[in-house]
Amino acid sequence: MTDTPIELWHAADTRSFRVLWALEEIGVGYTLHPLPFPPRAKAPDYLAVNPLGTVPAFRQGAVLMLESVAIVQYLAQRYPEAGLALGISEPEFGAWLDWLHFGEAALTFPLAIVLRYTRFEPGRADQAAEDYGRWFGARLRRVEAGLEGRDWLCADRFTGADISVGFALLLADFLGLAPRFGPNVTAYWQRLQARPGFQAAKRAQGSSLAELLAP
Ligand SMILES: N[C@@H](CCC(=O)N[C@@H](CS)C(=O)NCC(=O)O)C(=O)O
Repeated sequence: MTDTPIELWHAADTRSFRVLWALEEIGVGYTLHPLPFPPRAKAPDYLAVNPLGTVPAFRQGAVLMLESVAIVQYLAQRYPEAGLALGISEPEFGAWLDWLHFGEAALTFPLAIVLRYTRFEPGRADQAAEDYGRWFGARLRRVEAGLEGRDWLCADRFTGADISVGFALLLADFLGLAPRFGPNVTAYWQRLQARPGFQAAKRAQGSSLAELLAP
């Protein structure tokens, strides 16, 4: 394990929450740089760290990473004693990678559109927000089925895949889409929120997306 200091640029309850949650689950130290949202508009100095202006940005020594799920995978594999990664010889290694990326590529994408049209362009495209909310609900069917008879997505233990998908549920709940959760997803969302690592990450960010978006 390396002791090279870790820095995380984070806006409350956005995709950088995945990284904060993983850091808390692992129990490794870090320096948090809290940002307003959206940082591109409200924190122009941040563009020197990430010219795209998106969060997260993560730095450990010479390593700079900008994709939340890639950072979760990096931490999970770099600190294997926390059990957040599956080894390539574990039977569900492929499923673990699939859930990791599904959480962002398939599940969070429609939510970003709902966030845009409900918070940033209200009234302009109510129908788009409604359509993407439904699209998210359809994709959630895979999570509902994947949790049948099990508490966690892979290997009967909490892993980075649960952080990836769990963040999408956090955002969906914020956007009022929890009524679209089936019984398995509803119980799973409760289990995720009960984790000490989740609660520590919530406390560590010291703010919430609702507060950041308040006028
Ligand atoms: N695929 C990237 C997406 C990063 C991203 O778009 N983050 C959002 C926050 S959830 C953001 O910073 N949006 C502000 C903007 O686009 O200016 C990841 O998973 O980290």
